[in-house]
Amino acid sequence: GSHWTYEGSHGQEHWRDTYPDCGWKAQSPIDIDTGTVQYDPSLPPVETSGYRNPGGNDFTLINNGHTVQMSLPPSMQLHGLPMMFTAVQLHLHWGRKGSLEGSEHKVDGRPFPAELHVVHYNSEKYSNVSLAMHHPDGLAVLGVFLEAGDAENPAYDHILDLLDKIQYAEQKTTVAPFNVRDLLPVHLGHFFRYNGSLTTPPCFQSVLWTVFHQPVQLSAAQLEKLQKSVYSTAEGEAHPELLMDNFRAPQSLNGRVVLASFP
Ligand code: BO1
Ligand code: ZN
Repeated sequence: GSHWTYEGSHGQEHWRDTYPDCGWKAQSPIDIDTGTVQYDPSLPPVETSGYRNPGGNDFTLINNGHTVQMSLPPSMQLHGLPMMFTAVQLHLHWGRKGSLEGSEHKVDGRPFPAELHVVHYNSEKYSNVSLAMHHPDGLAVLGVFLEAGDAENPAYDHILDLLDKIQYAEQKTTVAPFNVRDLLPVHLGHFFRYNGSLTTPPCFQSVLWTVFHQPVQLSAAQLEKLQKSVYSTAEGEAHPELLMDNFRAPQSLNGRVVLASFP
């Protein structure tokens, strides 16, 4: 199994010892400084297809010890990028109860309590994600900030209601098909765009990032459910550890330019 963690002797400062790419110069996440992003009026809007009708098959939801991840069918695709991308999986990053932190990306130094990632690969150029992830134009990840609001967000309950079934690492369950588009912000036209990496080992610099400007709201109870339901440890381990604070610190831009689709 993978050995890396977020804190401690195998924590993020040590990732590069085992995974050299984690020490390279175009890493993710980043703190997006809205004062220095470059407005690009020619950026086409991001469009999803097949998100509403993800086929008849159930999704698989797994606690892999690092995150909670749901498999996605190849009928879900992303348009508006330089090439067509096909969905593979989505997963979440979050903090701990009572903390303002949890997201990987930040905006003007401000964290959000959680962040959704929808991972796609360049299916015009590569035949599968394992191949694509080794190439700079291989992956496209959508990043969605999650924040606390007044109302419950029913789309997220499709995932959150199942967390009790995958409390421990390596546990899986099935999710009935639902409209994955509803996990995304209403407005897909306002986003930040930059070239970066996987935010976990192996940290390959293969990701065209789209981070939406508009956050999605979950109720405080829903956020708390995410923060308190799943363990990074396997069932029966002597010292159960809650899975939380699974976010990487912001990485240096090293001269990269972040584009904005809006003025
Ligand atoms: S993230 O979206 O930047 N947090 C991210 C981080 C790690 C991966 C994906 C997205 N890992 C890769 C695995 C591959 C797997 C692929 C798609 O995800 O290294 O083995 O095929 O699930
Ligand atoms: Zn992620």
